Amino acid sequence: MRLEEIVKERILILDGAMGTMIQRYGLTEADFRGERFRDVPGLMAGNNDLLSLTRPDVIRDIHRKYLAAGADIIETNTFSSQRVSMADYHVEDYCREINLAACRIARELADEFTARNPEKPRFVAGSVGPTNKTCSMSPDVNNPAYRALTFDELVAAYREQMEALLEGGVDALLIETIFDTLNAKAAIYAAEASMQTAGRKVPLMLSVTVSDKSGRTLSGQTMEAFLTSVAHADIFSLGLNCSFGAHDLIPFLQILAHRSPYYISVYPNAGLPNSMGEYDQTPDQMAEEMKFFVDEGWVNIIGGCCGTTDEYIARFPALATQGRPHVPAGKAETLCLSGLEQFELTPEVRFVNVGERCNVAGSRKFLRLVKEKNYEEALEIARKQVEDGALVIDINMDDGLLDARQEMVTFLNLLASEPEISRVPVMIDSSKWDVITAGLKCVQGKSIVNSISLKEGEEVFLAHAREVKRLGAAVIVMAFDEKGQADTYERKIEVCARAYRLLVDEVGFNPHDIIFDPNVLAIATGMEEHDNYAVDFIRATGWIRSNLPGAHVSGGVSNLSFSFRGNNYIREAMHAVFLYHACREGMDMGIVNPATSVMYGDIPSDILTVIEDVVLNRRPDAAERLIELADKLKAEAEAAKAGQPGA
Ligand code: THG
Repeated sequence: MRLEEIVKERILILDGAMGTMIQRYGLTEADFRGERFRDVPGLMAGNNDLLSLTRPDVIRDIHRKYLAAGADIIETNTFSSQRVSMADYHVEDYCREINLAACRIARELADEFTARNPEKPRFVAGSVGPTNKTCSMSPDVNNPAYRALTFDELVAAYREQMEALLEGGVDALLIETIFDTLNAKAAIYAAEASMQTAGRKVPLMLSVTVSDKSGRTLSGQTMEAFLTSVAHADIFSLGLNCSFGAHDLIPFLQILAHRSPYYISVYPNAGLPNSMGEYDQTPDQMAEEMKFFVDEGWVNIIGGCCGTTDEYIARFPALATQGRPHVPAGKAETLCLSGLEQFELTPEVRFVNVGERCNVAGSRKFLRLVKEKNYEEALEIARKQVEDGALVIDINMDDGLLDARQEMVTFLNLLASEPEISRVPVMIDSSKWDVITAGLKCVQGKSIVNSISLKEGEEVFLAHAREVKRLGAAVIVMAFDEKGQADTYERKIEVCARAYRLLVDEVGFNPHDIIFDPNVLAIATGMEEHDNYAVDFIRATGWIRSNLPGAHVSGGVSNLSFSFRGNNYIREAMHAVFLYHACREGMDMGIVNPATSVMYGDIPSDILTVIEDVVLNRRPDAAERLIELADKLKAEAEAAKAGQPGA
């Protein structure tokens, strides 16, 4: 029977810690090195994974003890077997061999136990740790944009490890002790690529560790934000390990039990470490705490982490048979995004305002600050937007005189160390694909890609969409195709419908992660063919929302009023009118200036009529009348200013 079937029937037992067990053998530096690594510089003691090559007898013995204690799943001795970590011991070139050796040992033992009792099949999970570096934090306090490890480097290291694990015959991949979601996203990306290369798909297990009682990861995400950040992956189980003892995990496991659509694993430490860093909870005490999870019906897989041995694991089979396996929650049927915190587009939210000001093409000030490399003040623009209520912030570095890709990376890396800003998700805005992918590889949350389109045909569109999905983002699709920008109602719905079918049917995109942008174009420009642009957008919005289930509608609202530059009141009033009508048709997101103060209901009725005539294209002279009104208001404002004492 396969893991996927057994997990529905009973609670499975995972083994305990490898490190705690190895310590008991009192191994020396010479044991770790063996003959083979005698001349490698530095210290080798502590490189537990190398023992699969130098003392396979010890690793075999440990696996045997855990299997004898009743473990259904044993983990390969490969927690640090990728080149990023192994470089610390100067043995990074042996990663493939270490993984293969570890698999061979675990596989042999598991198969031996299965053969002895086919009623209780044993499984091998390939252990994949977080590495000793982090992709989303700077190790240098004086240089917060610096990263010691990039996403691409980490993917390459993980692929080497995972391809060997798959070749070595693991039954599952277990990405564990996750403390940085960006590292985990790189591991997920690598797992998918490795399974493709190996031509073999195995269940993907994730296990996160929380670093304090608030339940945040070390990189600052809440449990809900973490769940959203990895929701693009095809996950078998997701749970918690390490952290603290079982008791202190209760609130976080409860969140998973209520929200997570995957099977749940939990393998905590044997209590909290004492002043010596040792874990002194007894097997009975730990089993008592674990019993709570079982009784609550919150778990599918239980095991142990730091401080646990086979004596602890031996208490679990009796526990497991007393309880019923957890039934996962349903998947969220909404658009979910994340920064450090989760954002969910629930019906109560109604409208997602995306801050437009961190855009070098949309703010002269932001452009100047980035050109001057005055990132501190550039970050203040982002902070101000979040303070003004932006739920997401758009970031665009496309300017002929900037290295857009480098600026995007720098700015996103800097944002990551500003918790007040990075609590919200980002929208990565660029017309250059390499800028978008470089940006996605810097963020631990679930972002929005702005944008993809059918401009360069289906093949490029599909390739981009697949990469967006692998990198775990939602996407804005511009109503653009091979023939150009869709500027009429008919063209807008034709292009969006085609893109929707490709995304949902060919790529397997979650419909809630699709956001259509039917092109907000400038009106009242003096060109008659522009007069119906807003009407066409609004009608297309209604059609998309009723015909493309799950998909959302967004637009760059400030584009609408480009011909009224310099007259902010008129511009903001036009935006308010446009949004009022578009939102009634289902527009639920917009790139806007979050500091705007003009409300639809506050616009004086004479002005409202003139603006509505323009936005809704109600009379042929509407634009002329608005230009007259704008001039009049401007003159009045200037007169008032001139008349002010001291002005
Ligand atoms: N759709 C999508 N993305 C987009 C757009 C869109 N991204 C860019 C743009 N359009 C939306 N963002 C802005 C940002 C600012 C302005 C307009 C659109 C703007 N800025 C002032 C101006 O140009 O007059 C700048 C004033 C200043 O310098 O301070 O209007 O449609 N998917």
